[in-house]
Amino acid sequence: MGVTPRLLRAVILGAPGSGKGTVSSRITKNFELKHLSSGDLLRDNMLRGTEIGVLAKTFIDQGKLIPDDVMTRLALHELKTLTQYSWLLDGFPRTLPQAEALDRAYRIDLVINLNVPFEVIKQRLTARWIHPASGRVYNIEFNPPKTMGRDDMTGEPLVQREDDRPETVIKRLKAYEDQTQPVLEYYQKKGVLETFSGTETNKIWPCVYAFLQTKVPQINQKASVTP
Ligand code: G5P
Ligand code: MG
Repeated sequence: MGVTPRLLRAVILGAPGSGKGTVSSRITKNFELKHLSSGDLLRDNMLRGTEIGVLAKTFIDQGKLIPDDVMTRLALHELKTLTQYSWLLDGFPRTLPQAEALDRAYRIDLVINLNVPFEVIKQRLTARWIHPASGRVYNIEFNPPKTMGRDDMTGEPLVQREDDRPETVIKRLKAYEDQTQPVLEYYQKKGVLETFSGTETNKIWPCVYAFLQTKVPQINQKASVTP
């Protein structure tokens, strides 16, 4: 009988626009991990007009964080559906109370931190387009869709995120500095934080890939480095 590999509990942190979504999709292409993005979860609720979605919109449009109790309940509820999988959390936790609540429910094995200068981020976000139904992310310069304004897989129209307006981006970066930086220190103290610094995802990605290969041999690899 084979030994069942231990499930991996991972988090990816980084400022808005640092490339969490882009790197996460490369990770899930290469490793057997489920990706859960708190932003995608909230946007899905907004699209469906749920109670949480209506509440979330008032915060997101102002570049503010959703209250901890609402966000924690939503994320932990979603994680219950993934108990038999290894997972990668993107965008949660974003505050110390969220990190502590997550710790009470799961032991986090590793935290990937993307450290990208704010000036680089501001430029990126104004060029971002997304496919709301799937969460697929494009960038006019970096990874343009095959047909301008259309999703590669479905051909459906792409949209810009309301919170990518320049004035909202500045507020989001400020919220990140005030509320998420302490989460980095929290994981640093626990000895699970690994920081990757740079200005280009294509240069950061091979380092993340190499790190995951050495640190987490227990996860099944699907293929060699796929961007
Ligand atoms: P989100 O959705 O979690 P953010 O603000 O954390 O949003 P975001 O904006 O989704 O993060 P990202 O995922 O880090 O950014 O970055 P990305 O989408 O991969 O890349 C950004 C752009 O740059 C894309 O267009 C990509 O193609 C491009 N790009 C990537 N690499 C490169 C490169 O090397 N070069 C170039 N030129 N371009 C590149 O959260 C949204 C809101 O939801 C609420 C908050 O209000 C938040 O503001 N929220 C929460 N509130 C409370 N608690 C939580 N836990 C919450 N989670 C979400
Ligand atoms: Mg994202």
